Amino acid sequence: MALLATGLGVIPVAALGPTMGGLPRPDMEPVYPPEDAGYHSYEEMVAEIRQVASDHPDIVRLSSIGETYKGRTIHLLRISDEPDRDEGEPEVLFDALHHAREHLTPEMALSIIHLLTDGYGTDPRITAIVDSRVIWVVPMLNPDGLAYDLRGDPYRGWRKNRQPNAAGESIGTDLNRNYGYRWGGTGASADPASQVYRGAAPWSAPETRAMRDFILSRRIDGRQRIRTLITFHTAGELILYPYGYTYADRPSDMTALDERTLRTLAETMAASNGYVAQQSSDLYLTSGGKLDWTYGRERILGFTFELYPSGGSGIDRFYPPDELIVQETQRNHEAVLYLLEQSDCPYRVIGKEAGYCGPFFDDLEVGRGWLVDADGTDTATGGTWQRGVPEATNLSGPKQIGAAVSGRAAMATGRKTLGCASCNDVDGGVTTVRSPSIDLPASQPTWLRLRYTLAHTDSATPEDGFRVVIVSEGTRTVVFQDLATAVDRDGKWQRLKLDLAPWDGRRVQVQLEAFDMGAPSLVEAAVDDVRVTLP
Ligand code: 0X9
Ligand code: ZN
Ligand code: CA
Repeated sequence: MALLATGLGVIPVAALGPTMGGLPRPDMEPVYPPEDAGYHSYEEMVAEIRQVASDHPDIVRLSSIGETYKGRTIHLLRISDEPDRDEGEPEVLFDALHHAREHLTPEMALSIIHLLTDGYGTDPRITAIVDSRVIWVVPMLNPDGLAYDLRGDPYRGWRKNRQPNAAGESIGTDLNRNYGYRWGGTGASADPASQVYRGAAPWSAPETRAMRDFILSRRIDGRQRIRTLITFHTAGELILYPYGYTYADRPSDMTALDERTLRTLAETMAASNGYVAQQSSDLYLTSGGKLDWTYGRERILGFTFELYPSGGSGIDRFYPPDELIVQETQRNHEAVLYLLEQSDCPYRVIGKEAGYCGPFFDDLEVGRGWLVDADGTDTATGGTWQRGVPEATNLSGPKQIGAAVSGRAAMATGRKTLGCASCNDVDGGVTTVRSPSIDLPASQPTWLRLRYTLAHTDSATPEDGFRVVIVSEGTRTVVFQDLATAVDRDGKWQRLKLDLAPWDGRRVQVQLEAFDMGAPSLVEAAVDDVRVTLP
């Protein structure tokens, strides 16, 4: 138990009231004033989630993602039918209180926790959701800021965390400008006195580091389990989707498929709660925001909800009377349940379930666990497979194509030019790259679909080319081969559809191989949009 030195001797903190002998007790957790007693202070929130965890041990686990600057625990709830077992289910994250004064947001998180736990076993819709998803809730990311806000009269309008900056400078970092995706761009401030101070460096705040490390811990076998998220803020009655860093609707770091899906999900949710759906930057530009990192790096389809009210100005708009908590949190229940339901296959909402929600889909925009030279037997001396943005080369026509099929990235042999068209092509043997494991259903036939390009100069021979191999239970089967001939062939994206029937019910890996055997020639290959689809 924490001890507090006072003129009266050493007293256990928990034994003290909010004030003692009329003196303010700065080390005490402040509470809301009586007229706002419906809101939860940090300690009241902790007591409440502990109660929920002990009332519902069959579906709730309480843990933490780390500590705040001042050492407060940042709590985490996991809600799922098998609370201690990893079933590989789609995961959804809800978080609240990046900004201290946004008092309605932890109430929203608590409201979701109650909705899902109280409804489990009685409401069939909620039971189905909890049985088939893993739901994570971080109800208060910034309790240090909240405690400071609550020490005002009645509140201080505080937004940032409580981490000191350099001597003589203002305290606090805007946690929603401290994430490490395009940190430091327009839409944040380098001035520690600013309300939107970005911090000294990306991830300089312990709170954003804790959030980052938790989200990264949900990458299992290289693949991010969290599919969707909502980060709750106030105010404006808006549903925002990425990106915040640019006004472009679909910059190259967003695929067309994801843009349509984000917009459709946001519009459908907005239709249920009367909010306005828009791209984050339509509100204003932000850099270092949570949504940009979670989509840009992890490809989580995320939304910022700006809760009640829509209008108003001044700091009062962050402090609605507690009588409105129930109404303004329940207002979002349908949107929350809808997002949870769509999270196994978000592409369903744009009619793309069959093509993109099969056993496997990788647009190759971010690293998802492919392994170069998995067996350690590759012989290529240059131009090995690399995932990323391919650089265009030209030698009597385009050889490595600079444009990916989806987004901006693909898997390419020698992704960089290194100065000339023949400087970084496949040389000296074979280069291989292997996908993570894919479980094929036993009952339905599946197809492997991908886009590829193979380019070479007229010095090529049939000892050069591109192959697709299925690796399963230690055996290698070539399912496609495109061998070179002694002609000049330019790079061009081609479709491939291969029958995986022989592997029904099996666990497989897809291996891409490019090779330049015998006499050296210019050989370039690339692959994008690898999918295993159901009929
Ligand atoms: O500015 C913010 O951080 C959010 N609005 S608030 O009034 N609650 O401060 C909006 C952020 C949305 N943008 C991204 N997360 N990219
Ligand atoms: Zn906010
Ligand atoms: Ca791509």
